[in-house]
Amino acid sequence: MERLVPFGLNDERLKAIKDYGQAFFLGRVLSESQGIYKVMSNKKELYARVKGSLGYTASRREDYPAVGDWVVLDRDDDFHGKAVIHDILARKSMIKRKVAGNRSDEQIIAANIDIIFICMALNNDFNVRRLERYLVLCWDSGAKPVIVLTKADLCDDISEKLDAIADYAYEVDVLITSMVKMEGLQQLKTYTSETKTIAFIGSSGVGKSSLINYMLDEDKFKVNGLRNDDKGRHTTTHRELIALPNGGCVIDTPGMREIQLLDVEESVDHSFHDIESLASQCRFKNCQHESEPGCAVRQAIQDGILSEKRYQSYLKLKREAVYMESKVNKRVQREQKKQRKKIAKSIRKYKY
Ligand SMILES: Nc1nc2c(ncn2[C@@H]2O[C@H](COP(=O)(O)OP(=O)(O)O)[C@@H](O)[C@H]2O)c(=O)[nH]1
Ligand SMILES: [Mg+2]
Ligand SMILES: [Zn+2]
Repeated sequence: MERLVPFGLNDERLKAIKDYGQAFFLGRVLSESQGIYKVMSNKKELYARVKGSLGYTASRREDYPAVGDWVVLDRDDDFHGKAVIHDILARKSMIKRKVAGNRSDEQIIAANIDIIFICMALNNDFNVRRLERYLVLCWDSGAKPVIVLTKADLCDDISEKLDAIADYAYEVDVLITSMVKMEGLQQLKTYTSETKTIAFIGSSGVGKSSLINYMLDEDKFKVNGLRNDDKGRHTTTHRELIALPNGGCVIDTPGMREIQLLDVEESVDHSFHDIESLASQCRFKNCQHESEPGCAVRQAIQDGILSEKRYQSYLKLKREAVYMESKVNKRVQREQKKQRKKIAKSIRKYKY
């Protein structure tokens, strides 16, 4: 099971695979491309596909393996053809994206992520609203968020920026890093000590790959110093889980280009749980927190317990959640229309 250790193998997973019997092997999905999964087994990296009947019964996208999934394989090498994924072990966390109005169309971007490093640069990339969205996504996934503020060398008002996110700092760790000054980097490593799985999310260009390269290859990096182009460096394939030399594994941006496609109103509630719990104390159940009597939310603002600013960003995120959902639905409808046209065309071709 050696090869699976840095990927977070533990007693629970060993026991789970034992329960399947001698004929089955444990693996972890490293990446996926067009239905072919790259999987780490106890022995080696191999290619696998899902069992025919799994594909057949998988009515929901959730039923298919995703990057980070622990899977049950019929073999631990692929010398005699692709291995077959028979089952998926219960997930500890899921980064999901909703692609339509109902639960059945949720897409899993990555599974079993322990920690999400939300990376945001301290220069002009810094944006509290975006940070909130990322936090919502993390809380919804079940993974633990850590805020990583990068490029500290390009910022001369760090304390102001920390003030702007102070509302979150009480429940989320905040790290400040600089690859130029080589600061805050040891702190990153404290999170990998227990062979955790870490995903890096954040806008392009904020320094995610630089941090990952550093974690992968500290010594080499120290010797070479910072380069301005990362080309030719570690070819960290997009959405691929990679083991760190000292335990743990990382995934560079698990394919969430469209991170703004946050749906779930309930996760808005989670990230603003203080406001939600206030709202539950309003006299009227359907209180809009405007001018209703006995409104606990407005009272809290008046009493200075809740900042008006935080309440406004809560409202904004809630509105956005609704807006995003309708946007996503439209996109899905467009896709379906395209599919129908394609099918109609192929039928015509067949006829004549
Ligand atoms: N000034 C400064 N530049 C950095 C820092 N970290 C990364 N960069 C540079 O920012 C650019 C984008 O970094 P990259 O790691 O590719 O970002 P990614 O798109 O988030 O993966 C590169 O030119 C890096 O050299 C930092 O701490 N300070
Ligand atoms: Mg990158
Ligand atoms: Zn109210």
